[in-house]
Amino acid sequence: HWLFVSVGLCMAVLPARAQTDTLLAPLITDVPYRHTITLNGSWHYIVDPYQTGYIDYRYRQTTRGYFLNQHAEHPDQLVEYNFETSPALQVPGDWNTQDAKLFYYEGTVWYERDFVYHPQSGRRVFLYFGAANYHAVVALNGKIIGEHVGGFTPFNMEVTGQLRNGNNFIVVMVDNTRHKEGVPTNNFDWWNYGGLTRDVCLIETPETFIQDYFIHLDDLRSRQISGWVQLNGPQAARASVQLQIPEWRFSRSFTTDVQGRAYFSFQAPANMELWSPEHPRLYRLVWTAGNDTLGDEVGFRTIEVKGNDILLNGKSVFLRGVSIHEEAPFGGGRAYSAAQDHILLQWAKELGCNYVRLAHYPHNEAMIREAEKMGLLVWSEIPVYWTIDWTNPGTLANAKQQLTEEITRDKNRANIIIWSVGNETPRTAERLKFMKALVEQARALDSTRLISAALQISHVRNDTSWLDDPLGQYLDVLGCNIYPGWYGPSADAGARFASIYQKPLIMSEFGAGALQGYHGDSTQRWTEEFQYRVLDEDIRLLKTIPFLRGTTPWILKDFRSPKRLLPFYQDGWNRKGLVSDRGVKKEAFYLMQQFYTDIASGKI
Ligand code: GCB
Repeated sequence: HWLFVSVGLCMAVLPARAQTDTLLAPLITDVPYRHTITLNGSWHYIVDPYQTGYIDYRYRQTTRGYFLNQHAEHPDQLVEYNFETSPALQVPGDWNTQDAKLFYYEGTVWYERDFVYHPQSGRRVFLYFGAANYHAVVALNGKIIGEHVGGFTPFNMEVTGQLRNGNNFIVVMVDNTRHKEGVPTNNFDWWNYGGLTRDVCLIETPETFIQDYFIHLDDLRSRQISGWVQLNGPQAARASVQLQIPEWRFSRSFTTDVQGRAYFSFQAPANMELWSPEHPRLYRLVWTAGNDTLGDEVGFRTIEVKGNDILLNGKSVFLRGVSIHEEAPFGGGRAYSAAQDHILLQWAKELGCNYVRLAHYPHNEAMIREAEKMGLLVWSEIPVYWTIDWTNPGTLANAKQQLTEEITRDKNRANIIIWSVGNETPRTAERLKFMKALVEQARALDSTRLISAALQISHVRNDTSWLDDPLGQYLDVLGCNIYPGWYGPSADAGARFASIYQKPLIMSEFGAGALQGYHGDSTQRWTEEFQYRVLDEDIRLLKTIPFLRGTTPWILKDFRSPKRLLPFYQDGWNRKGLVSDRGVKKEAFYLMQQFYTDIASGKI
């Protein structure tokens, strides 16, 4: 009962603290292949630190909300805002790097844009947001139509019948205030870029359309492919859906159940080429249902764990990776475009990677698709980071929601092999319960991938670092972050690493900070020599771990963090990049590159 009351209060009195989606339609996937009308571009914005446009002086939702996008129609009318005469921001994009006044800003910003639309009968329309950080309330033509909480996953609302023929407007309230109960919580080591950070568009569909599908290769030997396809609309039940894979001359029809879903399985032809980093083969597929068609490009591969090995297509693989934040390659700001993503991933390729850890939250869809084309395996993570509010049911609900949205969007990407449920969470009973629930959720949604989390060692005894986190029992692959020589004593020649589990390990973080171009002795912090030495010692330790199956040093590129305040050396940047914020490679880049060359050539 108490819970009910408190959640109720949240919604009615403190709308900005809602923790889960409201009024949203089921998520539409495969958006790049749909019929869309972009709403990217220039949006008017109003900075509203007191949420005047949302909450009145009695702390109720105001009747003069900025959603109304009012204009004074008579000279005596009081309207204390005006989108039309307010400045503009580019969408997609964070606000911090577009307006110097907003660099450190955390709070509410209102976005508004006009657009012309001509509804057609028999067409449904959805308003889709790639992401909005952190809390978004969306209104169309003056009426609130949906709300979303979580900064890195997509959401959509149906707007069929709510669009006018001709001029329409959308107003979005975006609030990036950090909260103790948020996911992530108040405290995290990256920039809290606010705004409509990813693409916004209208998706047009027929009355009954293909909303989502899941396809995967189950078994190498039998070549069994299975999955499901989900229709949405009045004709969704007991309908026929056709799948074609033209390169196989494959065409098969399936019939949906009363829920509009059809489950299928079939055998792939003997000449099927598997997706792998060396051969990132994608096949075009086409779904047809009634008068809807939907394309995509998909790869087929298997991923499993056997003893200490990670098997990709039945063969043991070593994951030569690097951790990446979703930050633009030159100068920072949120990355959102395939062009930016490509540059980051190209650096990873130069490093010798076959794998990337996309830290610490789901990256934009173009990033995953670009990596898939380039032959880079992916670890994808949700922002369950450090010490979040483990006992708060709203926090768990929101973490599950973000995990669901991530898996829903990306489950057909062959390159994603690992869902990570969190990073450096404390070894407490409450957290174990919370994380177990996330692991179960991930498995229920997708049984075809491995589950991991970035853990930490619990203690060092006789030069041996021990990984014995109880969360390890629920994971397929262990992740571990270590920082000898940076946050703790150096790993000397006798250092060893041990785990209580018989499972493959990915060293998900290790490294040190250096200001690119700053040189000196290898014992002098912030020099490239210091970073090089620490990484060299790390590599020596890594080579002694028999169950090590992957490494992702921290991190590809220097990234902005308000926690990194040391003048001159940091100036607001975490300097653990192998590449500087301006895209210049540090000495340590080449050391890591040599390590990966040696692994790839079988020398190690
Ligand atoms: C960590 C965190 C990462 C930080 C990094 C650091 O362990 O997982 O988010 O940025 O250390 O630089 O301290």
